[in-house]
Formats: sequence, structure tokens, C-alpha cells
Amino acid sequence: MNKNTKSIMTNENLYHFFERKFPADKSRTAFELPSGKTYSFQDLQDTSGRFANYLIESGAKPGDRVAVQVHKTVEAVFLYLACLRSGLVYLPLNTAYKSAEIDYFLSDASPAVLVCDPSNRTELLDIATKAGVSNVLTLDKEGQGSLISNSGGHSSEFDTTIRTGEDLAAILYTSGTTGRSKGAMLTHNNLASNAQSLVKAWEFEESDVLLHALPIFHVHGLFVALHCAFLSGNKVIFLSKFDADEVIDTLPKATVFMGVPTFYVRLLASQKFGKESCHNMRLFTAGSAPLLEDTFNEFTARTGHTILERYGMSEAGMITSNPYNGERIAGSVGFPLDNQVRISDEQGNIVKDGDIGILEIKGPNVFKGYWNMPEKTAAEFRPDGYFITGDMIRKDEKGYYRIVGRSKDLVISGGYNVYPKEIESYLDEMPGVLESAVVGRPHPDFGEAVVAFIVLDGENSVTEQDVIDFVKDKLANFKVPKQVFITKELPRNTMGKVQKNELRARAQPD
Ligand code: MLC
Ligand code: AMP
Repeated sequence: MNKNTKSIMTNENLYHFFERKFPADKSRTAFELPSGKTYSFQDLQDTSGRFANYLIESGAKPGDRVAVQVHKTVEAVFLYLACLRSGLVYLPLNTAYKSAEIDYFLSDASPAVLVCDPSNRTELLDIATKAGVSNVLTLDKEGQGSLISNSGGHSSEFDTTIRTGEDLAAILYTSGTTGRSKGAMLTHNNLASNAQSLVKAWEFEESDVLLHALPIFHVHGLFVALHCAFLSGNKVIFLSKFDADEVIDTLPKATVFMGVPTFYVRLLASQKFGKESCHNMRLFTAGSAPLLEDTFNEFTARTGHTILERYGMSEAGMITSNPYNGERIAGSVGFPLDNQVRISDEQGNIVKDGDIGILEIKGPNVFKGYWNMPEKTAAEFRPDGYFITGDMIRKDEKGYYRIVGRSKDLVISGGYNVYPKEIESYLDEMPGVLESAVVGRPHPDFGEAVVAFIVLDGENSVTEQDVIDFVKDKLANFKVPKQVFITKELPRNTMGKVQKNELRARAQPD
């Protein structure tokens, strides 16, 4: 059989993979809302089919990008599945992004379709037109909008488009150390292989019920959580956002919960939270940011459950995980999943066992490269195909991997990545500001918080609040500094480089 015959016969479309794992009885519940409203696997199949027919019949072609900035609804998940089914490339965007940020993503990715909240349509229309987007659709908080009305008359029967494993399924933008966001290109096979690893490692079964409180525009909520549920034919209890009281009230109906560390900090802050809420639970996982040992220990003491911490990134999905069976260790991210890993120095030499170095990875989960950025892609891969994660890692005496820092200048606040360079670039443009430096400092709720140091341009009266307002206007709320220090000058080393460690020390809360 030649290669072409093979590619015609095997469909490596991720949706096709999910579909084979859906329950035989399609009337079973795929999603349940707190209101009691449910969506069956049949609804999932019909609505994603209808969206797929509409998108293709309205001119989008396999390989085209579909940019989506909408609230968390089941209809938004169906839209994601419709894109997979029709070979369109899904490009989710954080709902907190402002127009200036969206402008960049649209002009970089040149999508064929933009789906946004109706309240943003007028503001985004100009930007979208300029970027060549031919179809701007809406989807609101209630799952209504022109996506629904326009697709209404279309057939729900759709033959899932044949894709090879190497075809793109999604692009996830991650901020860059240079200030420009990079679009990580993920293939059907990247996503399928990672999902399969997690279902196996975390022993998902058809009887599991996933309580979903994460946003669905990042790898954690969109891929890790939903893909495990799809591949296991599970019911998902779908919350529109994380709210500690709502999670505590709903947990008794669930068996699995996934969260960023802030979720666990907030659950523990509630006196209502304890063993009672968790009596049906079999698994709590944490990731996207470091889980503090105190949180890990307090959680076990309060609930009798041990949080399973795992580690990953947009470019590769999940890379390591604490064991499902076996000891889960606080402060560690466990062992490599189905990818090869090595720990190297800046030059790419493998360090001695037990030494700190940068984690490099290779495997079916590792992305194809950055959209439109061949040089950046080449710079972040070693010649033998290993991707340089930028995370500083040590393998301990028991073989567990521990993240000890980052070689990239990055702050992770409540699970969202913030690259100081991006904020500094905006601040440096602010009238009255000579220069700026942004660092992270410990924060009891968000783990780390963004703070800014500002040097004013001569005598003028820019205040902390002016700086905050300036950033708030242009950048997503989680990037807005929680505190601004006006200072006479920035500390620099002999090479003229700003000494961020000194600023971090100065920024420590009292
Ligand atoms: C909200 N704010 C934040 C923030 N979230 N500030 C800093 N960091 C954050 N993460 C702002 C709000 O806009 C508000 O500002 C103020 O802080 C207080 O907001 P809040 O009401 O307390 O926030 P809330 O809406 O409850 O959101 C907090 C949160 C949310 C933790 C629920 O941030 C969240 O869902 N985080 C999950 C992120 C995630 O999914 N990461 C996965 C990335 S994937 P103001 O000025 O309006 O008062 C990845 C790979 C991997 O990293 O390994 O998984
Ligand atoms: P993102 O680019 O948003 O996907 O974020 C990925 C980054 O989050 C990784 O490179 C790590 O720096 C960080 N991260 C993810 N999981 C963990 C974890 N369990 N502990 C510490 N950092 C983590």
C-alpha cells in the first residue's frame, strides 16, 4: 500500500478519535450545567455537525483559522469540536484580552472567521476587517448569537474531514520573552497522543464525572480537562467560571476536579470545604503554576485527598505527572509522561543527575513550531529535535522532577502567564515615563503578582494610579500591576542590565 492510499484510509482527525470513544448510547449526558440543563452526546454530535456545515458552506476551508473570544459556554465547546471536524484550525483567545491585543493576534494569524461576544462586535469589526477576516460571528454568555442563528438551517450530518496527524488542529498564543506573542501550532496528533497519555496515567473510566471550572481558552481547561472527558465518554459538569462556593456545592456529584493552585487556595479559604464535599471524588489535579507545599499539605489534612500535581505548557500539553498509583510528592511534578526528557545547560550539554538545568523535551506531544516564526522556532529547538522549555528542573534522588525556576523572564499569576517585557514595552510608551521594569512577587491568592517599577522622565506628576489606568486601558486585567513603585533609577549591573533580583527583593510584601 503506498503512502497516499494509507492517508485516504486512516482519518487521524482528533474528533474522529473522540467519536470512537463516545458512549454507544448517545442519549447519555455529555454536559450538565448548574441550572440542571443537560446536553447529550447526540446534541454534541448534531450541533458540532451543524456548525461545521455552516462554517464550510460559508466559505471557510480546511486549514483556515477560526479565532474565538467568547464566554465559557457548551456552545463554545461545540464550536471547538466543529473546527476539529471540518479541519479548521481553532484559535482561542482569553476573554480578558483588549482590542490592542486582539489586533495583534488577528493580523498575525489572519483567520477566516472571528467569533466574539456581541458586546465586542462593533469594536472588533474594524480590526477584523483590516486583518482580512471575512466572517465575524457572535456567541454570547447564554450560548446565543449569529453563530447559532446563521447555522440554524444547516444539516447536523457532517462527515468528519480526513486529516493526517500532522495537520494543524489549534494555535495557542503564548506570550514571548521579546514581548511579541507566539502562536504555538498544535497538530491533531499532538493533542490525541497527549490526551491518550493522560487518560491512561490518571486511570479515567466511563463512570467518571468531571467538574470543570477552568477557562476554555488555554491548554488546561480546553485540552487537558475536556479531552480526558471526551476520550472516556464522561459527563462534564460545566461551570461558567471558578467560584469556590459553587465548586464546593457541586463537588459531591463529581469524581475528578482539575485546577490551578489558586483554585485550591480559595477552596481551603472556605470553612465549608472539607471531607464531606469530597466523598465521591477520586482525583484532584493541579498545575499551570507551582502548588505550594502548604496548600498541598493543608488539602490532605482537610480532605484526606492528595493533590496530584502535573506540569505542562502550551507547546507540548502535559509533560510530567505525579503518579496516580504511588507517592505524590509536594513540590514535585512527578515523572515524564510519554515523552523523552533531558536536563541541559544553556549550551545544550546534559547536566549531571541531581544538578539543575533547563528541561528539553521530544515526543508526539511536542508542537510543530510557532506560526509565522521559523527563526524563533529554530532557536527553541536543538538540532536533534528537542524543544527547550525554558523551565529550570532538577531530578531528585527518588527520580521525581522538581521545577526550581525559569530561565525565561516570566510571571505566572493565578495560572496566567505574564511576560514582563510586554508590559514594560507599554509602560515605556507612557507619557512622563522614562523607563520601567516589571517583576513578580509572592501573592497569597494568585501565587505571584505583577508589580512595576517606574522611573519618571524629569519632574512630573505621574502617580501609581495613572500607571495602573494606563495599562488597564490596553492590556488584559491579569497583566495590570497590582502595585507600582516610582523610583529614581533602576538598579543595573556593570553590563547595564536591569537587576531584577534586586527589584524582586525590594518588592517583597512587608
Ligand atoms: C483575575 N485577575 C487577576 C487574575 N485573574 N489578576 C492576576 N492574576 C489572575 N490570574 C484580576 C481581576 O481582573 C480583578 O481585577 C482582580 O484580579 C481580582 O479578580 P478576581 O475576581 O479575584 O478574579 P477571578 O475572576 O475570580 O479569577 C481568578 C481565577 C482566574 C484564578 C479564577 O484567574 C482563573 O480562572 N485562572 C485560571 C488560569 C488558567 O486556566 N491557566 C491555565 C493556563 S494553561 P480588577 O481590577 O477588575 O478588580 C498552562 C499550561 C498548564 O499554563 O500546565 O496547564
Ligand atoms: P503556558 O505557556 O501558559 O502554557 O504556561 C506553561 C508554563 O507554566 C510552563 O512553562 C511552566 O513554567 C509553568 N507550569 C505549568 N505547570 C506547572 C507546575 N505544576 N509547576 C510549576 N510551573 C508550572
